[in-house]
Amino acid sequence: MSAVLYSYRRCPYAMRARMALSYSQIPVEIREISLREKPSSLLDISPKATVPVFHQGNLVIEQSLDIMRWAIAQHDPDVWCPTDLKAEIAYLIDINDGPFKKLLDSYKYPERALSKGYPTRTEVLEAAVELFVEPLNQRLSKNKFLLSNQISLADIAIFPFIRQFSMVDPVWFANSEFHELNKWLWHHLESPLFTGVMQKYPTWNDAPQEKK
Ligand SMILES: N[C@@H](CCC(=O)N[C@@H](CS)C(=O)NCC(=O)O)C(=O)O
Repeated sequence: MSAVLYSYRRCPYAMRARMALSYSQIPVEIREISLREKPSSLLDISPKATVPVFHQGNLVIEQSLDIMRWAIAQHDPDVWCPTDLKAEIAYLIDINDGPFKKLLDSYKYPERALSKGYPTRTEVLEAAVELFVEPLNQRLSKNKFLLSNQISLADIAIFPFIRQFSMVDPVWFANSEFHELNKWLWHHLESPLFTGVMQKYPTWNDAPQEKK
């Protein structure tokens, strides 16, 4: 039964879902949507209407992490989630998706940060560094990837957010003391897994399909 992923190319959640599906070799039709004008075929299966959403037959998966976990449950050639690392993987992803994502949003949009009580972008940056950037860099000074010398679900789930973080001020990030994190980021940016899921698709529109 053919599978569909409602996606948005630049969305970090959609990126990690596309990477996991690609790694697990799940054939999937990517439907690039407009966030301003979401297609009714998406709203019909997922009224909350965030991307990514995976749809195959009766199965609808509405959270990027659930899509990743479902994908690797189908096929996981490099063992992205070894049993003994499960808890630590979940712990890192929780920090990423929770407090780090909040700081990242404030760092990207400083006017919103002001309204949340962070006086300056610099303070937001300092908080993000202390919470996540520095600890990740430390981990990477011990191992090639975040948990070990093997890539894990945590690397792929977190990478699109560190990419976004680095892009707020690329010169600062590249010249920062976080050499290991820079190296790790570039490893993923240049990986066939990432470049392979960043191809461009025309925006999906239900109507022309229905006319067929
Ligand atoms: N918890 C969701 C978050 C997904 C999410 O927030 N995606 C954003 C795009 S990056 C979105 O669809 N936002 C809805 C909108 O902008 O209307 C997941 O992990 O899949």
